[in-house]
Amino acid sequence: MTRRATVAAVDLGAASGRVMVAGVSPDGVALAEAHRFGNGPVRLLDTLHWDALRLYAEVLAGLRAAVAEHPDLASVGIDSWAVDYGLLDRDGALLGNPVHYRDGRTDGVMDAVVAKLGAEWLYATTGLQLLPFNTLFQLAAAADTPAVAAAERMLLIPDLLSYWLTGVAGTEVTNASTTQLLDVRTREWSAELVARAGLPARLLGELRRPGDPAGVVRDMGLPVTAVGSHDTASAVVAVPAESERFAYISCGTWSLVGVELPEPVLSAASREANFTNEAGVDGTVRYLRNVMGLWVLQESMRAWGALDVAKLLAGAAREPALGTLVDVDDPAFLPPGDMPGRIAAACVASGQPVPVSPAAFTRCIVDSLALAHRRAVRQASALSGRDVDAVHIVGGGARNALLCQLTADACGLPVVAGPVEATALGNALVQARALGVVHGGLADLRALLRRTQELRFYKPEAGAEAAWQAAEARVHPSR
Ligand code: LFR
Repeated sequence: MTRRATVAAVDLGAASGRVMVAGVSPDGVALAEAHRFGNGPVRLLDTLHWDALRLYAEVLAGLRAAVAEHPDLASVGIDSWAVDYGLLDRDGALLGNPVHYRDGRTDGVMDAVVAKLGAEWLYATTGLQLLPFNTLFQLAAAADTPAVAAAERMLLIPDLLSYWLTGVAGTEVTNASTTQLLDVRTREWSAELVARAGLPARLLGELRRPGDPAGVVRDMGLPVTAVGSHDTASAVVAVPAESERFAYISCGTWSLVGVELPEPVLSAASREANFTNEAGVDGTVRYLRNVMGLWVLQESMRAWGALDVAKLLAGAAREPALGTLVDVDDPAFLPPGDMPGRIAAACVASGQPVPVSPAAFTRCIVDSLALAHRRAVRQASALSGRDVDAVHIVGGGARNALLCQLTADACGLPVVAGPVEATALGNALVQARALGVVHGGLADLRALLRRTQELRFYKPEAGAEAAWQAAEARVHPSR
């Protein structure tokens, strides 16, 4: 007997948010957009914020539109980027507007906290890569503020929105794993770490797992279901892999590059390579590294003003290959600001000619990103011992044919591109499974996507390896 359910997936990205409606049955998933809206940083005096109340209003508007069109809507799940949070006081009121992870308040904080706790101990406890914006470091930066003193609870962005919709507070575990406050083995808060970091343990509430019920949207009677509320966790659910031997690149503002494992990798080599063991759906480990991603292009385009991305990429495809290369993972590229200027400075510092046009800059960015994909895929495989015979690119980057082909060439592996809306699909499938419409593990959910989602296939160009090897040696001469 085929059952069907209609669910809503709220997916908030750093540049835009959307409310998607998914019709799910054992035969597949059909996705439609109910509402899309812009998102982005708002600078208030010296601090970069998210506009949390606007996000809430847009999500609500999207859900109203979805319910109006689909009165049978059975559930909603919410995911967003990781690490950022709101603080609530004892009455549940928001204490200050959430701060954007690209804000400079954490400058220097990571080094101080790591020096105090010890890099080895921190990795053994949390399994997390060191990124300056991990919640641990954001909270350490804010530790002496009146907001933290008054706070009773910290809620990550999807949990904050869920709380505002339902009045029920909870913390979903895949996103909690990105805070660097969770114990990588038990998947519970690490009381010892919280104490040693000098943070108030009261901020960290009860954890939820994907699939758990998470309240009901007030006035709408719409149940909320916890999903992989870290967008990357939901995206990895929707990687349409056929076997276990795959690497994924969840490719959008960031490229999250890695493999899926049953157990964390906590070796010294893994720590030194700054690989992370984030919590995936169904107890899996997302063993990956953050590569700076299409952010470098997006932020360059912001500096150039209105340019058509398709034309820019077509121009880039005509530029010479592997001409100018930069290390996209240089922390200098993390904050917002003049990106072409920073790329030009990196070219000058490494004795390369500065690109002369937006198309030439774009080629430099896409080549450099493909090279970083190569490095991360190879390291993920070597450090985990997982053989990889295909690379799946999911998310918006799956639309970028130049990047997909260059990633195939750089990795020397076939690339399967799609689905573009992996995050919303992973979000919807976890809800549908909780509703009993689809069954099984991640392999079953992935098989269902393979039946219905449009995928594109890129073969690595024969004989390309020597050129990419030489390119790697140029960007990382010592490795
Ligand atoms: C991707 C993502 C990454 C996380 C970064 C910052 O959208 O969630 O996984 O490292 O945003 O939160």
